[in-house]
Amino acid sequence: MRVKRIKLREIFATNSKKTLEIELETEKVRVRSSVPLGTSKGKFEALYLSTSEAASKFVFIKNKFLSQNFNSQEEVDDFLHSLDRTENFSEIGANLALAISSAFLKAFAAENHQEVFEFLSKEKAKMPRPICNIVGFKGSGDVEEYLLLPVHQTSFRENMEKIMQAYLKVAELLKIRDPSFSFTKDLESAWFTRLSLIEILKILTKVSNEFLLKIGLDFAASHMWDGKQYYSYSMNNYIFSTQDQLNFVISLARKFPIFYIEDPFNQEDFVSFSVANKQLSPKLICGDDLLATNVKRLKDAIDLKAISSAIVKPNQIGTISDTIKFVKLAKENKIFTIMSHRSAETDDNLICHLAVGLGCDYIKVGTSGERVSKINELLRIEEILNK
Ligand code: 2PG
Ligand code: MG
Repeated sequence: MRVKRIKLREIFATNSKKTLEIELETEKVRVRSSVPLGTSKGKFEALYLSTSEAASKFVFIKNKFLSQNFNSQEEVDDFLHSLDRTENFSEIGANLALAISSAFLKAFAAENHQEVFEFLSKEKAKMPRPICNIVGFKGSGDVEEYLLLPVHQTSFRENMEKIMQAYLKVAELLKIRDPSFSFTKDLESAWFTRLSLIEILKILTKVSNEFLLKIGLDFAASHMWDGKQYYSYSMNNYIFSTQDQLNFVISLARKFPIFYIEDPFNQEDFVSFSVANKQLSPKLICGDDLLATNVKRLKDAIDLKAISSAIVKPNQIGTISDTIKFVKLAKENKIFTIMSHRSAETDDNLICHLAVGLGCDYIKVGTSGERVSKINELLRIEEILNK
């Protein structure tokens, strides 16, 4: 494939901050690809540059893409690594790397007259189950996400219909129990409330029973960890040692219909992950900041039996090929894979195609506002798969 034109532009993400979009034109097609932004980023994620820094790097590398023939995604991504030559894309920026890498993926698919998910794999393609953020406190220093998910596989559409109704039902109950509730949402369009963690879990228990769903929690615990000894919950006023945190996570998971627990410990504490994983099996203990979509960290987690599921965020690692390797390793080791949005997204729906094309078990998305863009794309993909 020969690139005729490659252009970088700044666009806005859903948190009103600037992000990058690449427009790529080959002899046959023109595609665009943009990258999301995280708020509670992990320490082990590949490095993002500011959009202006990325733009100045782009000036230097732009022409290198015009003078070459690229035959595969691996070639493109190897080339990006060779331009960068660091472990974490600190030279050209993981945001620039992923914008280019994913634009190439779209161009390969389009030149083949295929949807991206079909291009990735027609055989492995399957609809993921949704995990949706319902009540949320992004960036608060407390449990960040209260999620709902189905555990039985019906169609994506049926699952989403249940979750959407549950999301609205949760708002009704919050309105009754929290006098200050005014339908405010966080960055991912999850409801914001002043109720306590336990009160929220009671509401979600009622709603999850009614709609045959289970509860998920993203503790994002690295952001509660003081770096030495304690986890402090900014809104619930708990201060926990590692042992307290472990006991708390286990007791919550046994008391409430919780099936999914993401980042319950800080991103370096593989040991506590392992204890929780053993004691709470078959519930899903999931690594996000712990793994940072990094194959080396996933290998360690597998060796230590620290997790039973893994968040997949392409922008944590910087290329499509690295993302594919991560999903492959997880699957080979029977680790459930959860493709995930970031707290600030764009109108780019590529993660939906990656989730389906790579055969991920779940996809983590939001349920209202601009977040429905991903859900609607998945409904369209399901229609194609059902043909
Ligand atoms: C997470 C994500 C998405 P962020 O913690 O799982 O929900 O948030 O993009 O801020 O890391
Ligand atoms: Mg997370």
